[in-house]
Amino acid sequence: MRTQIGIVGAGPAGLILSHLLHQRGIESVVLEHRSREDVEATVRAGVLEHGTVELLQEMGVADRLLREGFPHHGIELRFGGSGHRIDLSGLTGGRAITVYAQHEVIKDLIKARLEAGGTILFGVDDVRLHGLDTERPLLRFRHAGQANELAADFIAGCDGFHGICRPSVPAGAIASHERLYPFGWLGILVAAPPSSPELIYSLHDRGFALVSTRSPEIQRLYLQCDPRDDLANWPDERIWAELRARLETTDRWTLHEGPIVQKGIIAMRSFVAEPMQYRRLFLAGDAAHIVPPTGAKGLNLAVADVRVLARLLVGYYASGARSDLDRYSEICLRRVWKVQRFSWWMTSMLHRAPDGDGLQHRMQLAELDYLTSSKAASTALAENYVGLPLD
Ligand code: FAS
Ligand code: PHB
Repeated sequence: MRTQIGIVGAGPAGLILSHLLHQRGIESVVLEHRSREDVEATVRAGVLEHGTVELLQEMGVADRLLREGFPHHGIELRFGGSGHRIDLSGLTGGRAITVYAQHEVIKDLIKARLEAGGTILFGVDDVRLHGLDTERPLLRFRHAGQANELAADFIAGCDGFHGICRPSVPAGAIASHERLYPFGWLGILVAAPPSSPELIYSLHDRGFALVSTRSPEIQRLYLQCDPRDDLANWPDERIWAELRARLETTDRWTLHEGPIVQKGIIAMRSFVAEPMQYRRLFLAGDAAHIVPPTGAKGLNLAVADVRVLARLLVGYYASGARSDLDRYSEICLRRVWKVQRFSWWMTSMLHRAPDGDGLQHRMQLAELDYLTSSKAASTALAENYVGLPLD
């Protein structure tokens, strides 16, 4: 086979890139090793930045998001037994976040790609990259029991943190920076009504807790735990006891409980690969960087990357000049590091470090007190949380 852009991975990065390119007359083929059902059922992100929603609207794939998603104009920071609202929209000239599950975005994108005649090969195996430093890089893979070869002008590595593209770059050509956090998140999906109109981020003696949502019937909650812990140690009643304790307020706020329909533990890391390109390979999204989910940035950063990549590829095919395309990594990394800093800051401020002492905890409480009593400080949080303006 032959195409202009060979894309590995049908996550938000790969699918948005493929559709953006299509809308600008550039061909692409997406290779995905999981099945369509699997990809459309993966429970992950839930918060879309203002700019992400605007881009999905521009692409014409936001009808269901606008109908079924929930715009939130504020968040609550909870500590010392009381909640403090951060007025996101008031502090950012009306910008907001939208709560709409990542796998719903994926469903909308796959539907749009296929309706537009796009090619997404699900269930591919053994993807291998060849000739990255030639004019015609190749993707070799197995599909439907057959060996296949896809020739392309460029390859987009949108295959996530554990993908094949980043490791395909010769050793030494990419440097990586990593921090693994000594805590993780236990995430649950619950069949219950919402406990609050907006997200609640809580720092408690016993650790972090987060109240989020998916719909009027399904809620998403997280609590800080040991990332190596076994789910068997977390029977439902223990989860509810911890959430009740960590979210308790002096004004007797009520947590709505219900059957837990899904639970999982995720580790937390900060990771950046530099540069995000090698010859004719461009890395985007989790293939190039991972942020701890406290800032709700992972999905949104993947979108920001491919928005830049699509623009530069359009420029290349229009002019034939590579100069701008060679600045892809430099342009993206400016945003990546700002978002890394914000996600690390939110994570450090809102989690109890296992070896943390009393001084550290009181400093965290003082930071939250300053944040919720200073317009300047809460504006800085708000503008990062709704999403820094896209390049
Ligand atoms: P993805 O990982 O989404 O997609 C990569 C795709 O490539 C996958 O479909 C994979 O199957 C495929 N692939 C991998 N290797 C391949 C190979 N060799 N051949 C072919 N295909 C291959 N972010 C937030 O903003 N908010 C959150 O609440 C949040 N929660 C998260 C919870 C979890 C459990 C995880 C893991 C992440 C979470 N994130 C969250 C971050 C998440 O949203 C990612 O940032 C986002 O999925 C990144 O999108 P992609 O870069 O497209 O990578
Ligand atoms: C989620 O809804 O899954 C979510 C919300 C906010 C975060 C992380 C995850 O910071």
